[in-house]
Amino acid sequence: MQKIKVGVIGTGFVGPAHIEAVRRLGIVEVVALAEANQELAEKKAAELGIAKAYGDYREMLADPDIKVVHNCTPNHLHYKINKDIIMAGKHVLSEKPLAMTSSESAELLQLAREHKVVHGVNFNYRQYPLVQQLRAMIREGTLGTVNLVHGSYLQDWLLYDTDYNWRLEPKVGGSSRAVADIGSHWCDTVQHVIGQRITEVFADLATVIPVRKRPKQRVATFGVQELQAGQYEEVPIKTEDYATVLLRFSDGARGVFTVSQVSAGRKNRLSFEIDCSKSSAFWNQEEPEHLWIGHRERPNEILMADPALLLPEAKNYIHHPGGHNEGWPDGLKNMMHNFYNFILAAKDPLVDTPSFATFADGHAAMCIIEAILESNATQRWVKVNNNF
Ligand code: NAI
Ligand code: SOE
Repeated sequence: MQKIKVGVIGTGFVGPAHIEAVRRLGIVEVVALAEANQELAEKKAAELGIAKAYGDYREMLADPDIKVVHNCTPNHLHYKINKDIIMAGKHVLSEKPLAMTSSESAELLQLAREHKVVHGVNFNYRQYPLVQQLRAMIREGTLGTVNLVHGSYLQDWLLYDTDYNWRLEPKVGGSSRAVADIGSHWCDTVQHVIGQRITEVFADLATVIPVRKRPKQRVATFGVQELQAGQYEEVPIKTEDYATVLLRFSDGARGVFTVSQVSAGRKNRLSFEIDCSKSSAFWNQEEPEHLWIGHRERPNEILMADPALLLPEAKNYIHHPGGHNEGWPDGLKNMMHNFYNFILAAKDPLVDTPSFATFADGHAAMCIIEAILESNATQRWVKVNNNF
């Protein structure tokens, strides 16, 4: 069988993770990458073992052999590059957030539908075995009706004023930072698990570190640096380090989440608890192989990820026997598996329901982000305005 030929745009932190994940599928060949300039593209292509290197992604899009393109660039480039990928007639897998505004994301969704390309957004936290297990349990009614959803997404990589990244800058990262960067994952994951949409929000946002030391040299995502005088300039920060958001869901569930990128000791802690009419459940991305299930009249349980213990809907998401732990790269592989098998099966994105997040989900996330920003600015409940 001929492998599907793929190009990847942007190979900083997450681009190489996409490349590794698709290589593990065996049905995909990454034939080209594009970077910000030719020199960097060639360096990255040599490091990653990729044949073709482009300093301008538009040249890569002209290659008729490439059928799928991954967009792993910083946020401000998502809209333009996604649009160009669609217009080139290629299937597109974009990083989140899908665009900078909901009008851009609505246009991308519309265009992807018109051009009948398969469109995915890398909301990868859906793709863990125990997240799928919990979703299946909720669909079966094992836990009862969903009443409450609460949790957080906490990180510490921006804790000090010497920590810096393009995500802090509204022009590159967007008007929202912590909410768009990690809150978008939390919202997507819990909506997927409980099968309800977030319809109204009430938000409180804060910039805990209002001035940061921006290094003169580019600093990598998650990079740590010790700066000497003269190596940085002090810049005011306008994007939020922290947010707490009250939620109302489409079928009546209530909830709340906190996001923070300044919580010492929390590395990538996306966690949520779902309290239902019979039982509760709790999952935490930093310990993804455990699902806590809480009861009132019998002892609580910890379900450990093991193919023999999971419901049929979750079994395809686990690849090793229990105790052979799977984590972030494996969730990403599951994402790629679902995306590429949708393409291989020649499924119709207008008719078939994909088992991965699409541009519709990416657009929904943009609408939630905008409602959260408006709520914080006006200090009132705001309805999520999603017309799609
Ligand atoms: P990064 O800064 O590490 O990498 C971005 C890369 O894009 C850099 O190598 C940069 O040179 C390249 N680039 C910039 N302009 C370009 C252009 N015009 N053409 C081609 N390449 C260009 O950023 P990181 O952390 O990899 O994030 C990229 C995106 O992925 C962000 O939107 C972020 O939100 C998302 N992300 C998602 C993750 C997930 O778990 N779903 C994990 C990490 C990032
Ligand atoms: C940084 O906060 C980051 O890399 C996000 O951009 C990703 O989306 C998240 O999955 C991990 O953290």
